[in-house]
Amino acid sequence: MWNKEVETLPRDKMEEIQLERLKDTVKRVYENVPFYRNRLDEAGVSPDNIKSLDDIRRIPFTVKDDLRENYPFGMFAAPMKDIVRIHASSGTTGKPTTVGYTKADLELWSECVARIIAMAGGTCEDIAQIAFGYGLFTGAFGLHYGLEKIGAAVIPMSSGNTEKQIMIMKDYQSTILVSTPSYAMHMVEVMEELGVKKSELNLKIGLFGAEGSTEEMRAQLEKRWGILATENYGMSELIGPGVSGECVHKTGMHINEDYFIPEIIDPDTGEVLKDGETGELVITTIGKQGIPLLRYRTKDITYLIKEPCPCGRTTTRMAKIQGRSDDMLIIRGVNVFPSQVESVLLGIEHISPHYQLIVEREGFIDKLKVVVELEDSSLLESFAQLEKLEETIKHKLHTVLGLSAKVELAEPRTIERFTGKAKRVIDLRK
Ligand code: DLL
Repeated sequence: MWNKEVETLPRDKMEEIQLERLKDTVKRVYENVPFYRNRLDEAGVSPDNIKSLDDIRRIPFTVKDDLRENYPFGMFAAPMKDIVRIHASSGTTGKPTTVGYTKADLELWSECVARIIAMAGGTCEDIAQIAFGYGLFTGAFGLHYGLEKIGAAVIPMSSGNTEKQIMIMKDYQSTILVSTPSYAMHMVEVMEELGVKKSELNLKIGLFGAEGSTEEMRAQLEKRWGILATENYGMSELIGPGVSGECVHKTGMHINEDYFIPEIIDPDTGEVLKDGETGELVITTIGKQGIPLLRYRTKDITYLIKEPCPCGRTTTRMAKIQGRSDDMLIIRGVNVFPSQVESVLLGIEHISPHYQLIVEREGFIDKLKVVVELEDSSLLESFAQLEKLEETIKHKLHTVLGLSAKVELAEPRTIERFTGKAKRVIDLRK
């Protein structure tokens, strides 16, 4: 363990730390961020009112629009002279969500990420290839500093140039790959096409994150690369990567609870749900100085796990993200998460793990089309086989989604590949 003392704290001790840091954070934002002072005044909460962890429920939620309205630096709780780094979210529309780090924040960030790497089995012996894009995105820098902190040798490849990634991986004998799961899938495909065998590599651990993926996807990544594929979670607004990560037992992602207080709420009513119930993850940051956030609504759907983990860590875990409340599709009244489609497709033979969901409206009726890529072109010669495959996919999708979808089979290698976060849903209704 990277920080055994903290990661195995008894619950009461962890809560003591959380309460103390929560009080400090509320005071800090009340004094330094006009937005929070107004919000808290409106809600009738002053920093002195926070006497127990339950008092967190008196604090109003913070949402992404609050950051947008205070763009770019209005939510910062530290003066600009103390900010040493600026990152921004990968938002595709409008202005990016901007975050700032003090020196102490960078230290805290490295600590959080180092714990996550160590959890997955990473050590100073490792050679880690970072295939996240360096830039405003937090993924590459976050992992970079965490890996350096544990003493691993970092290869800052950045994303893209996939053939070169494979060459470097083979020549330098990289042992850790850092990327999105979808890019890791694309990379292994290129590796196979180049005729490079996994036995020529020395890859052992995948540290995958920044987007969702299913257990079926993990199983394929583990098999094709011959690695242990672990997942970690984070968000620019909260810090970047380093909020939570899986240990080798893969029983959910251990949350760095001494810096992040998790809650699960009903996304419609805002009511706090009980442990084990599925809803929207809300996080309060309790260590950061640059831009601390109170009860930030992540829109990510998950549940919390408090049962002990065989690794001995006592921190609360969060289950795999099922999807984002804003990427849940409502088709003819039925809720569909892209992850459900992925888990169906990856269980079917002869198709590749690349797919696209296209939602259209014909008249007043929503139609879902799933474009699925064939693994190799041999199937194209048999109409009967193609038809059978299409039927199988349709049937399985119907069973899982409770909705009929049109299935389109695409030729091998025709669906777009991604080197960062995959974009698999095209909603033409908007
Ligand atoms: O993606 C931070 C990060 C970088 C995490 C590298 C892990 C590794 P953003 O670009 O702000 O930050 O995107 C945050 O990505 O709200 C989730 O919807 C999604 N996300 C991140 N990790 C996971 C994961 C980074 N393990 C948004 N599973 C979040 C599912 C994830 N979704």
